[in-house]
Amino acid sequence: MFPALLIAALLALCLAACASAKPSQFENLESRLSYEVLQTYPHDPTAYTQGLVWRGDHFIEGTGLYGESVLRKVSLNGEVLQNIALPPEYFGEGITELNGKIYQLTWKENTGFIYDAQSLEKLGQFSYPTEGWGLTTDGDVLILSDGSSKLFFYQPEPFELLRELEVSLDGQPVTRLNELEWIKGSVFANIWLTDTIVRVDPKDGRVLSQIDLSGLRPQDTLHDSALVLNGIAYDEPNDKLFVTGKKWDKLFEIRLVPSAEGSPGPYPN
Ligand SMILES: [Ca+2]
Repeated sequence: MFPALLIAALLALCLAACASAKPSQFENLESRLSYEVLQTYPHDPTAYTQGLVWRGDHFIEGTGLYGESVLRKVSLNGEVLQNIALPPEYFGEGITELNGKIYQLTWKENTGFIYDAQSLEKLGQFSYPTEGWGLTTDGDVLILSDGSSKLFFYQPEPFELLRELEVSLDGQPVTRLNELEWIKGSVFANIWLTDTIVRVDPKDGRVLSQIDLSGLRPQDTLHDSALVLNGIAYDEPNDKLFVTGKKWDKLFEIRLVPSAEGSPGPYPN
């Protein structure tokens, strides 16, 4: 009996170790990537998505447009769990969570808002000189985009600019950087007006991967060039990647796959 028990215990240990050692889908990514849809979820088709993060069992989503901007908690199935409206003179932009607080940018108002991540109670605000587009964090600092080819790294408290980074592809600046997500040491950035996400090296700004997500955009948004892909959220413990877009009626869990051999790069498109 004893050897059998021992073997069973060793097997169980091995299974646990093997499960935890499962490699992330974000390791060893190629320079040209496409996607596979794993799950499709409902998304509020009135939500002009500007920021998206996953918080363990729900999303926090920030939306834009004057008079329509909100910060909200949303379940995986699209149910709005809590909703905070911004004053009508603010156009909401990117959001991220750091140290139990949600940070939310505004477009041209040079103002960001800070909320308690649990209650969404407003705790304060901060200001910055540029436009506000996308926002993410490496767990230490805030990383902001302003629609240009630059990323701005800010210390959160006190709010202070640490450095700027030019994002480039083959030596050319990559402009219109929008919604952001920090995933496994890289910055993933939506490119406004495209179906492309770029993966950026936060040290030198080089684009490491171009991800072509064309085909995801719902048919009923094609009439308006602004209603593009915007919104990347990463569920790190489960290694899941979620994307959606402005006024899209769907949110997708996708997996990145190498592009077909010989396919053209998606950027610029
Ligand atoms: Ca995000």
